Amino acid sequence: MSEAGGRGCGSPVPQRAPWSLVAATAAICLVSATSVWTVGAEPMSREEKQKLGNQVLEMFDHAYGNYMEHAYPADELMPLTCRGRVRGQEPSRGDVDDALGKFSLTLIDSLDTLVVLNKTKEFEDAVRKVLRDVNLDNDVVVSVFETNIRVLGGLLGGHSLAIMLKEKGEYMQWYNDELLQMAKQLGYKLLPAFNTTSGLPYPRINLKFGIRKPEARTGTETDTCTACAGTLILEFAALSRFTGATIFELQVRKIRLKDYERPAQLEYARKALDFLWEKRQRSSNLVGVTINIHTGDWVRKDSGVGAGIDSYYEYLLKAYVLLGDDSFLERFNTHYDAIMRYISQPPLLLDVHIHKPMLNARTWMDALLAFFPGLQVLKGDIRPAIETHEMLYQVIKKHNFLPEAFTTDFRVHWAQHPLRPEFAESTYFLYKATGDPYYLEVGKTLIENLNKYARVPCGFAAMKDVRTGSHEDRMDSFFLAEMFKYLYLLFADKEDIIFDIEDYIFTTEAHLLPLWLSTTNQSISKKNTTSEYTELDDSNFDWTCPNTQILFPNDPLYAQSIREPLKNVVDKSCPRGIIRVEESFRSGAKPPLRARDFMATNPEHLEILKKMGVSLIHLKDGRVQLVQHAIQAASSIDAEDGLRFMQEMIELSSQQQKEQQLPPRAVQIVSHPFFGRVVLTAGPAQFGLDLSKHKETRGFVASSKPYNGCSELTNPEAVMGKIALIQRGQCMFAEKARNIQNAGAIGGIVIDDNEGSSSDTAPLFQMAGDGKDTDDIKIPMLFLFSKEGSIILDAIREYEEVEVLLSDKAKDRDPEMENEEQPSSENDSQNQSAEQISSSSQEVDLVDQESSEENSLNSHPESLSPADMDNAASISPSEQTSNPTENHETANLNGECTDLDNQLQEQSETEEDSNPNVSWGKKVQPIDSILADWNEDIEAFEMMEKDEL
Ligand code: DMJ
Repeated sequence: MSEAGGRGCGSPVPQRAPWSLVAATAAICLVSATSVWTVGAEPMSREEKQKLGNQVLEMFDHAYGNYMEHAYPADELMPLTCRGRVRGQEPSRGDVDDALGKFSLTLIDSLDTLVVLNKTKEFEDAVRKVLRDVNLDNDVVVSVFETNIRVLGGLLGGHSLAIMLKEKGEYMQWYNDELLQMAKQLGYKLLPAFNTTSGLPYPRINLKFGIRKPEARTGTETDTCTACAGTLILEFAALSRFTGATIFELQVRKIRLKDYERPAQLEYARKALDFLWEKRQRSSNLVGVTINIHTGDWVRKDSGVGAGIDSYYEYLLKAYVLLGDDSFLERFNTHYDAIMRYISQPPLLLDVHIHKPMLNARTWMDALLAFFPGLQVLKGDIRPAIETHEMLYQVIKKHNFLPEAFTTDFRVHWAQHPLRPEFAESTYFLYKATGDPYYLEVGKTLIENLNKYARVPCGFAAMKDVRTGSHEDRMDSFFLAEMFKYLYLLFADKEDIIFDIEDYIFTTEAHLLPLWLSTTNQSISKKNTTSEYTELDDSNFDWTCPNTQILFPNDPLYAQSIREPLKNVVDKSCPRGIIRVEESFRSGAKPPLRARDFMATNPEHLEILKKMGVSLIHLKDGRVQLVQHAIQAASSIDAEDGLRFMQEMIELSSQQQKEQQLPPRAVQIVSHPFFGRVVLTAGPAQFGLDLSKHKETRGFVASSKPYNGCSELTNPEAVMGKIALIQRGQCMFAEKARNIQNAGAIGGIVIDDNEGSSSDTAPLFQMAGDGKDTDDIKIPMLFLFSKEGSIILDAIREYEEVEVLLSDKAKDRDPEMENEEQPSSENDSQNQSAEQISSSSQEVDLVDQESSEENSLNSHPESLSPADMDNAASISPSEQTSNPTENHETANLNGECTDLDNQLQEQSETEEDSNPNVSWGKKVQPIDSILADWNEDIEAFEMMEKDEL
């Protein structure tokens, strides 16, 4: 056995040709489905795989076709209103809009997908469009990270496959590196972002004016995320090696524009990576989520493998693959070791504090970490990859999609799902590694769920809430760049793809860069694609570590045997993060006080609180407030317990409020031509039929007269047996409900009278009662913001008869309708309908991630009060909290409804801690700031202990 084969898994791969890791994966592919799988999951026939592959092609056509028809040249398609998303013309969504640079983002991100999916003619056409239409010099502030991975990566992926096709001699014969020239132009535009003393890039740049100029409107940022600064090297290196312009790999200090073409001494992207590496926390070898680009201080000291850090790790390993520089592999392995030691709690991956890595930073996981099993395959660590993937799959089976965040006991934490591809990516790589047809079945489920729940007449819509099945008017470009690529490749055999996919490495956006770049001399200014191709010899990689040729043929049930013990992990779950803390206590030692057990009247508990540096303050309104001053704790261990206790208390409080809050509801349009494909998020009512306990209500809609529903209806015959539409305003919600009920309506939808309001920009809205007994109201009532409401109103104008379903969760489409409207029959009427609706209706979506997070913190607003002068977090025990329903009702006397967040804000400005019944409005310290405070405390302790900081 060679040296490599003799090493244990997880030990550094010895130096060899730079593509060895990719080739290791390629070797894994060689032993996959065909030769190995004999028992276990049923093998999938070639016909079935082809059928699924064709389904993926059809779905891509639906997404891409609608983008090109209804949105292009806009950056993205808005699939509910069937139009393009043009930045500045839609309400701002915050950071997420920084991906949009008015450069036809989706088209560029889709380029290499077209070739992978064997749509060469369309590719040729798309490249011509990019060259003709795309302007990279717009006065728009964009994210450096997103522009790099999606646009620069997209252009480079397009170029890589354009030269491959040209070499084959049939397509792209006219191509003369034009995409590469655009990539180079864009590369130059990103360079000023690196003009910081640390070498970490600014997070944003103005495409036209750069950073410094006053017109740039950017350059004042101080922080960036680790992934944002550490996910550049593949694209920059590829650009450098394709063009010979070493500037993208190399850097000069105080660079001037005219110097760009000159070889330089230090490396841009590399310097950013070097800096991050230097700043790792030395005792844990972990990095934080955000860093100050000027001082290099960690701003957020929590650490995981998901949001904010993910592709930093990915690019270390892939930079080794592409550049062959051992230092990247060593760094990756050091971090990987730390990840497996602290963050990996199989099958979970839980964020920890970089200074105290045994301390979990949260009890939930985000969806972005779903890429990690795929990276573990590349690393060659298959077992934990199988475990985490299995856990994620069970979460998906429970909610149809992976929610943006979910708790350690697998409840939804953030309910949206923007059609992220990470899980499909890991599924593909695991299939390649194991050949286990189980992963094909997983892929099949992903396809079914996308068609069933996300497909709308004009594309695929992101899920606003996986629990209700409601949609968001959003189809991100990564859906086309990644999702279809990985799904298609999952079912494709070698002969289904017109080139050898294993000659390429995937960037984080799944763009393809050829592995021959690894052997390209940087000084060669241009690759001669016909004569300098370096063939990869797979036989060199028989002994990479670990070698799956040894692993799997001996045990074809290997993957299944790892999954088996986890098969009920989600259904029979318990909060792992908390168990871990308990386990970590020395045997015999008294377990620390848990937030859930705490009683403010128990003297023993009060004593423990004191030891932990937590003081209890009795407020005038009868509530108690907890404040922790770590330096007042009896010892550093007690202080740490105190931090954990406070964190648990916040989470407990947040969870309790979530449970007390009514979840959103769904209004699903089921009549022609929607057939259940359009699902609008609706606010619930605290009165009337509870849709979570009863069967959904289905009926045609009719406008009530008067439209505000504030008096006896003058058109009872029109609303009898129907779902009445009523406008918000003039009277209480309950009064409207009674009036439509008396007229014979079977349900009601209240539409907001604030024109332009949307769940995009407003938090979830609950309709409260009128402070009296509302038991007489028997029909279900739901609330729609104006933009969502206008989708229904427009549909009535267009089709007259509009039937809807009011429910707690969108239902599968009517099977009869399904037969009429197969997903594959993308007919004109669908497009037409969506288009017609788009003429006057706008975005449709729900509470966004930020507001969800805020709600969860606000869940016991009466239990949170502003941080005191020592920056300590404060919270009151849950037993002291008041009933939010009462709060709603109290508020309801002043207005007709309960807008939790507005109420919170207003009250926080006007009220002191005086009225326990109206305590929703206590000013709430944002979670980030609380975490930051805790981190300060931890640091103070560590200073005292003279620990390294
Ligand atoms: C993609 O844009 C990239 O994969 C990125 O690294 C993070 N995730 C998004 C899609 O979810």
